[in-house]
Amino acid sequence: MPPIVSAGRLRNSPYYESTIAEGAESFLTYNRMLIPRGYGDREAEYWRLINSVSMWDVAVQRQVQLKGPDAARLAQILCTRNLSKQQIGQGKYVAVCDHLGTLINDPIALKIDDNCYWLSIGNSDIWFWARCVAGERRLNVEVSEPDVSPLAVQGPNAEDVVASLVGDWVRSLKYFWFRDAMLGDIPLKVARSGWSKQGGFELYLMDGSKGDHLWQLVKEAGKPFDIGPGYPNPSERTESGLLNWGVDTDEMTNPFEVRMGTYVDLDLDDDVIGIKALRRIKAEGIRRHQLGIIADRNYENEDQSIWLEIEKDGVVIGHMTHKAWSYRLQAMIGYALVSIDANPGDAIEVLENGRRVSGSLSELPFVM
Ligand code: THG
Repeated sequence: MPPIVSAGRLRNSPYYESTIAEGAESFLTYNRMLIPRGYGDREAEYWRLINSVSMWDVAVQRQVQLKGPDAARLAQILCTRNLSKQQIGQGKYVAVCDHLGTLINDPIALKIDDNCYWLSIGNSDIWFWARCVAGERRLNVEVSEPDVSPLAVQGPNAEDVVASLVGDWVRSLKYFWFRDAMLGDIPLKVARSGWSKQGGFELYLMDGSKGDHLWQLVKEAGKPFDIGPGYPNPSERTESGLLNWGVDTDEMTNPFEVRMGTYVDLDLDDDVIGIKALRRIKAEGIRRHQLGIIADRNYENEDQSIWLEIEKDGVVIGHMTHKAWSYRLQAMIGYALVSIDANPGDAIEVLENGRRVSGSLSELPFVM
């Protein structure tokens, strides 16, 4: 393949030089940036996350900042979860939907103060969406992307590492809550969060010029626990049932189909985008739902194809949206977005490049 030229359109993470020095082996595009995709030993990176601690450049998780007198109002118009009781310093996992009730992002909404919210977004252009909505609804709010770049510290020893850096107060931080901290001259927000179920923190770096310095400090603090670089781990996240918007979802997916119904409050005001459609969808009943798939045998994992057809009794019932090798289950696992008539335990076949892989549907998550 000829080289792909980004012509400055792919922005570097503040941790870019550090991740190159650590031996990042490839990158993914995400929010018009690059995220490192592994450091050469997939299995070691996985077990480090499960057994000790791993550090990830997740600067691609950009913040869409809503600031001004109408910030709270705009946040609520954009999110189908009730934010009225959200406290300053609290994050909430939310669904952002369009007017048809389609899920267009699944950010963490952080309440910075009464007039400022951050939406910590997945891979879609919510900045444009929020600006458009603010203008159309004539709201007094400024939408921007501030200089904020999260660094994730994940795994059972993450708390010890982060406490040694910023103090023991982090040990009592509740899930998705955050607080400001200075690490020397490095301004941070420290949140208990991250895209794994192994526990951990995200250090929201608020000065991009200090990325490589922060990386070194975390690496140093993690040495006693054998910290190493990693990235949002495909195997662990699949075992743990975490959603990857844009991979596990298509341009029709609503929150109920992908286990996000608990983050939809149907009694919110009608001005919340998508809420009327979601009421109708709920009343009519969803046609698809997300389940797990376990293949009957291990097979070549290198094929990155996603959205492969799934058959049950010779009839196509939906798609396998992605797959990953599970080190803990020693099996090939994945997610299925299939007809509501399909159930855990059903025998199915996945059509992969002309061959048939047999397996069965299962509950999510695979590992609690
Ligand atoms: N951290 C930050 N920003 C992010 C992500 C992150 N933006 C993009 C992406 N990840 C957003 N998506 C998710 C998806 C799942 C979770 C968090 C962000 C998650 N879910 C748990 C679950 O589903 O079990 C917990 C949900 C809950 O308890 O409310 O953690 O990782 N900064």
